[in-house]
Amino acid sequence: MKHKIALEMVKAKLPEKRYKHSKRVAETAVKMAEIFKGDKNKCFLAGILHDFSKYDELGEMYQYVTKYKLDPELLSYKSAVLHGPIAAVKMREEYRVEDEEIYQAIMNHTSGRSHMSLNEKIIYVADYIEPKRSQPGVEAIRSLIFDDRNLDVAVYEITKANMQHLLSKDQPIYHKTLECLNYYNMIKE
Ligand code: DGI
Ligand code: FE
Ligand code: FE
Repeated sequence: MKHKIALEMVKAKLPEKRYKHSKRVAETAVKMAEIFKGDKNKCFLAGILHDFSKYDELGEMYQYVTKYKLDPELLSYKSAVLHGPIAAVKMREEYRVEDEEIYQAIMNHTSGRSHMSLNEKIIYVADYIEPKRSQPGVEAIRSLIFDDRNLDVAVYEITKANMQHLLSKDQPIYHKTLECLNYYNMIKE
């Protein structure tokens, strides 16, 4: 898919704020691709497209879970986690975005998972550190990326912060989120 088409598609579908966030994630991901020798084209596209289904109707999302045999466990997590997998299957099945790495990067951008590919990790981190994000601790993660250049530690710290936040609010933890935490805990450094 051409970048211009992707930008137009997302601009037409999402509210202005979410469109701008998507653009910042794409730009941050491209910057990271330069540092970590990732694929700038894949990073831009996955960044622009990652939140495509953020505001899809829940009923429609449920139909896609059945139709494309996605993990039924996802239904318990509503749009918070589902919007990644739904955007990924829509891009593959309806928009002919056939690249497996872009598919996985969009699919897993909220939960992460173990054994992520380079470009998949870049999207996971770029979503968390794009310039308008201001959650506590984000500056330390930016420094891990742009100063220390340690992608795996950044993935670990983001997953840990996410999980601490979810637990503090008594939210259930999706298995991929937990697997991501454990995997990057063990391989970091
Ligand atoms: O779509 P964004 O706002 O840009 O960011 P995101 O796709 O990372 O969405 C994060 C949301 O996903 C946030 O509300 C927390 C939620 N989430 C991620 N992992 C889990 C989770 N929610 C639950 N309950 N369990 C998880 O394991
Ligand atoms: Fe998202
Ligand atoms: Fe996002």
